[in-house]
Amino acid sequence: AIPSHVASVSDYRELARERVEPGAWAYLEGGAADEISAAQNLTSFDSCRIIPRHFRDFSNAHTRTELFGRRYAHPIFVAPTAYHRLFHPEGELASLLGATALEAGFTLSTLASASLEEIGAQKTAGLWFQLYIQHDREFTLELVGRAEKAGYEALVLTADAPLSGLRNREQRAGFQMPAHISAVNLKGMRPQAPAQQIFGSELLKQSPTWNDLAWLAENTRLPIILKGVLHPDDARSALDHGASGIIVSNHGGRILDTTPTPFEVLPVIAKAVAGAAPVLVDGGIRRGSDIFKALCSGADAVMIGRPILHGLAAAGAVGVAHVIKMLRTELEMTMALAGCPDLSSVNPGFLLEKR
Ligand code: FMN
Repeated sequence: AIPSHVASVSDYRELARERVEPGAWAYLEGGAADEISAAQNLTSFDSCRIIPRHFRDFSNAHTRTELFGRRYAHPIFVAPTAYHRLFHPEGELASLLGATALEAGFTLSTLASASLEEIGAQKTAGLWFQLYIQHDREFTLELVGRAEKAGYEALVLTADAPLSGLRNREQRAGFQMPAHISAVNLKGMRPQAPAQQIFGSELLKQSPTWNDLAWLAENTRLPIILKGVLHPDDARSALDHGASGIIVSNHGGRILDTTPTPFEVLPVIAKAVAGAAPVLVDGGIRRGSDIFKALCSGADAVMIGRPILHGLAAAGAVGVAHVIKMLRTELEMTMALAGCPDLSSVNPGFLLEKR
């Protein structure tokens, strides 16, 4: 049962902390290096003010939106995060169940601890697959083929993590992946030579380039959404090389520390994309008002990372559903109080910019 004092997404963080073993908690919560970006993601919405407008007509108010030809009841999506079984024995199946109950789009990570077929069998609408292009390109195409066959509707291609970040917090906590949890979808891949020094390593020699995006676009019928964009020129380049959408993200501050926050660069990226493709954003979204500010700044939808895992760790599928429910209710309340009856009426005019 969910304790009655749980009133907001941040309350779930505390519940989760009590239930997750310290090493796994370091993995869940941590950012790269000094965790400056991870921390700034959380505060970057606070200095932006909402200017409410009054006496508007709410008789047909809704949060519906359409992305890649699919209708969604609201613009809140579950971000791809790895290894859900670290946080709950039912892992990704429980998260998916919670997301589906709240009509939220769901992205399964390449590093999921559940098979993409098993997850695909549970959901037919709004299911995306996050892809890390593997050093073994043939295996990468097999993954893509499996995702297509299992009914995934888009590929979220993550661009910002050719290496994993400096995870000092995990190192200090002595975190090691438990033996019974693994990236099951990568089983059978040709092994990679262990990396010594970074420059000159096989890892970097085989890391993806823009040509790989074009190659991928030629080899799949699914729309590709490029995740990890922080520069407007990369957004343009993504569209030029075959992407159909952009996710403005710094990977929750887990890869390169001291990047801008996604919310800071969102307006300039939305301007560069200029409506040519959907723009999503993630990082530090913990309130419906954060979502509203992102939408006003040019995002078509948002993704939620850690809070989903907090809900999962605290209460399984019910916890995930409750987290999404709270965000959805808060978004509606913010829109109602700001004077914004639907997503087509959000615009920068609701914001006093103080970034
Ligand atoms: N992003 C990916 O593209 N692929 C992953 O496998 C992945 N694993 C993650 C694992 C954890 C534990 C966390 C917290 C994030 C992960 N991310 C991954 C990044 C998320 O997709 C998302 O960008 C980030 O969590 C958003 O920030 P938030 O946690 O503040 O909401």
